[in-house]
Amino acid sequence: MSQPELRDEVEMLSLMLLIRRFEERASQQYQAQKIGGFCHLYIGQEAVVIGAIAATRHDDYLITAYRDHAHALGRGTSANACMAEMFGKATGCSRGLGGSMHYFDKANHMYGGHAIVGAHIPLAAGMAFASKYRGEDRVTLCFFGDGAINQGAFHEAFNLAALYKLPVIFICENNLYAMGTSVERSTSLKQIVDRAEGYEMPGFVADGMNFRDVRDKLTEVIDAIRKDPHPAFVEIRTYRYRGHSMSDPASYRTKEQLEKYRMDDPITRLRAQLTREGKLSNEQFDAMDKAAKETALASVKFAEESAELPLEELYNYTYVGADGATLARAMSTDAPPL
Ligand SMILES: Cc1ncc(C[n+]2csc(CCOP(=O)(O)OP(=O)(O)O)c2C)c(N)n1
Ligand SMILES: [Mg+2]
Repeated sequence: MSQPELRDEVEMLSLMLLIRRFEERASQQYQAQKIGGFCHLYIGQEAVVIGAIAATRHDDYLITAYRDHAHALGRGTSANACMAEMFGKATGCSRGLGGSMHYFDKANHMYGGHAIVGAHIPLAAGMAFASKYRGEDRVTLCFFGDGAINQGAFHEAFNLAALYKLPVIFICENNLYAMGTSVERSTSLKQIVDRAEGYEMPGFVADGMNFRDVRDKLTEVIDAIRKDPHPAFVEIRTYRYRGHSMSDPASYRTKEQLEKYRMDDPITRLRAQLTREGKLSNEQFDAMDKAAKETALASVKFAEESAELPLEELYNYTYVGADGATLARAMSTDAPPL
């Protein structure tokens, strides 16, 4: 392997560590009631998003569901802006108006953070349509869970993406459960990837606990799409170590199942691969881990010290223009009914 590729793998490992340490801190802050609303952790799934990011260009579009911390951090949104968003602070990546499930970062081509299951899949088709229409060779990466594949929006988007040959990769993060419902209980197919056949779309499976497998499969898919625009479907098999959200004790699955996946941890695996190949020392790994922990801790301090969004900004950026006048008037008890 050449030197630049080697550096990249170590850098990707450090991003996976940052995601893990950031979310461990977020979990602690949630329990301390510093974070309101919902909070879904990606711990265990890090190689999915980082493998995909390693295979793509920074200007490729990315869109995802509500389990979105890793997608933003992987794309380059700062830990400070991510933590502050959960704290509802003005310095957050969505000005504190979105919270954990609605991270946005246009500069890093990260278009959300969407809480309605499956609703962003047609948006991804639209983004891919726009890049094809403009003659750009950008690819859209659209992540969603196994719970989204039976939604109408999924099928509508797949049909149009195939019909118009849109440059989009639909990535199903199959972590075996949608809240407490297992894939076997919700889906008629034995293999999720077979959904692609109904739309004559190429379908691929990748091992989401293995960074290199995800990166290599996606590299192949992306190369083909850049040469000749078309959609593709990739089922990435993975597992979340934590419950669906912070309030889920995950009693619907066994300790043995959880242990099996924890033994196959994506960070431990990539570390072992690099160490075995003489590309990473224990000292280097420890230094990277220490830096990730420090960044996560510093993000909590930053979020705590950041100012709240002024109250008059509350109605902005939703249904009306930046001044928020229309909705603010409608919300006022003094205002005549609209
Ligand atoms: C249209 C819609 N129906 C129901 C819900 C409630 N809900 C929130 S998350 C979720 C499960 C989705 O699971 P999956 O797509 O597998 O993603 P994961 O949480 O495993 O990442 C459900 C049903 C919702 N947000 N949107
Ligand atoms: Mg799922």
